[in-house]
Amino acid sequence: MAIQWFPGHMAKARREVSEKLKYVDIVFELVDGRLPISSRNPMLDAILQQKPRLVLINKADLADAQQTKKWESYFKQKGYYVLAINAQDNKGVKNIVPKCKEALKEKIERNRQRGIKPRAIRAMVIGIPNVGKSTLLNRLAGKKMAQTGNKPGVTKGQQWLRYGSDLELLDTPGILWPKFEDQEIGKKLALTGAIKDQLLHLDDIAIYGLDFFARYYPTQLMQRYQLSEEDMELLAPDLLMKITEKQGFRDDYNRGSERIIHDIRQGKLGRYTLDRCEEVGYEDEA
Ligand SMILES: Nc1nc2c(ncn2[C@@H]2O[C@H](COP(=O)(O)OP(=O)(O)OP(=O)(O)O)[C@@H](O)[C@H]2O)c(=O)[nH]1
Ligand SMILES: [Mg+2]
Repeated sequence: MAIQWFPGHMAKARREVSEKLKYVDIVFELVDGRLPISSRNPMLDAILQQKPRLVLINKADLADAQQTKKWESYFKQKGYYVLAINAQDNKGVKNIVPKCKEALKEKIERNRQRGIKPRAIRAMVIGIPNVGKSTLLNRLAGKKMAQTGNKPGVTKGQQWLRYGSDLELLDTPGILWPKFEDQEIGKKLALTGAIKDQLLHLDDIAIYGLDFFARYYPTQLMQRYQLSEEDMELLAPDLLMKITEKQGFRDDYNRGSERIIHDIRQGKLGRYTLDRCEEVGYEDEA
């Protein structure tokens, strides 16, 4: 399999993020609600070190709400601040500033005691491609944010976006890649559209998706493709053949695969979360 994790790109991205890090108080780590683990960059912990972090579980509208609750609790237990949001529809976005203030409470208080005038919280958005970084920046900009131009003395050519009087964001998000050399992670990322299809065989991705839905969301799968209980006894490759035929594509399994992948990405099979909280050994007591 020709999936590669480009080390050259990684080193460059890492350098860029590290350089910007010193100008911000907090980092917004954007993850995809359907894959809150697989859509993370494994090197981020080493890059961010002790920098306060707000994990934003984006695309929550597409994810399984029960799983999202568990993942929120998982990230909190790791010591991060966390919010589930839908950047596209601007849901949960207004909670970001209060969360930042909570995260930076001690620093803000310390500055106040020292008589330092309060200033806007500075943040940057980091995430893998397609996770919704630009959408989030646009959402915020559409509300009250405006380009504030260069800030002399902060960094050369760095643009900041202002959100109300409380928050300033670096206008260029940090892009880091997920670790898609792991085959299962690769399939999950391909299924949600985070990496290009060409990196994997379509039928492999479709079969992975069918197997997953048959296991976790069988009713949603049955409804979408009018499958019987008997059909559901089939193994995923046979199910792919069955669905391809039912769609009228005869034996064009590539076309069948494309349709299934498209449907899953578009949420036509309902909401789902590919990374299961139970599988990382975390059981939310709530
Ligand atoms: N359903 C849903 N779609 C979203 C959400 N946020 C972003 N999207 C969609 O996800 C796709 C990618 O969003 P972008 O904002 O371009 O992602 P990005 O992280 O800037 O991607 P790159 O610039 O490629 O790194 C777009 O089609 C958005 O409309 C969300 O909360 N829910
Ligand atoms: Mg973008």
